[in-house]
Amino acid sequence: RSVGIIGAPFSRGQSKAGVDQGPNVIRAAGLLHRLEQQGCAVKDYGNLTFEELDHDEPVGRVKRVRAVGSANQRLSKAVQDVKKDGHTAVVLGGDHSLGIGSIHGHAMAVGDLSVVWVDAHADINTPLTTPTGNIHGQSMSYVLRELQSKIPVLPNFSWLKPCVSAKDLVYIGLRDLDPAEHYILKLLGVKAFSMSEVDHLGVTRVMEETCDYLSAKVKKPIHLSYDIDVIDPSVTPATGTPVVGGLTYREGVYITEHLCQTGLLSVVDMVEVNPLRGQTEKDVESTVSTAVDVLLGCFGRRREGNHESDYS
Ligand code: DIR
Ligand code: MN
Ligand code: MN
Ligand code: MN
Repeated sequence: RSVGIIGAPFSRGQSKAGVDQGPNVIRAAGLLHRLEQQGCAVKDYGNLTFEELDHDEPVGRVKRVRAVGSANQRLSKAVQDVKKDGHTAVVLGGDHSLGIGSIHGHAMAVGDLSVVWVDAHADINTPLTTPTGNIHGQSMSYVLRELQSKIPVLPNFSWLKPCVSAKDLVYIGLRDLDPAEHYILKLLGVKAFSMSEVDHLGVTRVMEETCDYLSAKVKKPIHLSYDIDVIDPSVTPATGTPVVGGLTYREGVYITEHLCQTGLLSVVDMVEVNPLRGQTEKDVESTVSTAVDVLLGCFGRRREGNHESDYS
């Protein structure tokens, strides 16, 4: 397996400082070395740089539209380049607004794809329904074909074409939705496994049903967008919007072990790791090492142990 890593130190999709340090702390925890140890060829494309904009006044309720638009345009291009080079792409965030550019770049490179959005939040507010104005809570609405008519023209977003169908989206781990987001999910019939379903079915059946649902017709490349806040804050506290009642470490890792076995993982985002949000050094360490383990699960690491021929 070959992996192309893109650092996307971007924070303007929300208001808390520190999430732009995500790519560096995840690298410092040894991600590249550990991927190589488990038989991956790794190419690090480095960190993207983003322009600072002096005049970026809110558009309606939506904050930092121009900065988020231009950053995502760059990220989309970077993801397209990594896919053209033939790698599975890993995007290290940064906040979850970068799901927009990552998914768009992925779709430009490979065509139709499935999206598995693993998050405490649905991130599907529209610019009109957002209670906070933060674009990290709106990413999916920008890329869904079915919501195109609900998205107004926004500065620095003219490059974006909706590229995902609602039937190709699955949520896992939801537990903090705004009323409008819940309405949108019901209206579009989006497949969603909230924490209640995880409790009811168990993570094994959730993953089996996710994969059965997504491969019912044709097997499309999978875009996994993994928000570290899906895991319980007792394990991953260093994140901007922690929500009680999340996945255990084991459930969080099981999700990627299972998705790896489909052979369809094509782009993986790891977002919302924020080293400035932990209370202690230990909080940050636990959050970052969990993020690394989740990523290793995407590339063949099994807790039963591995040996060389597993990786070929
Ligand atoms: C809230 C919080 N639903 C919003 N969202 C997220 O701002 O739209 N927090 N994504 O991480
Ligand atoms: Mn999110
Ligand atoms: Mn979240
Ligand atoms: Mn499966």
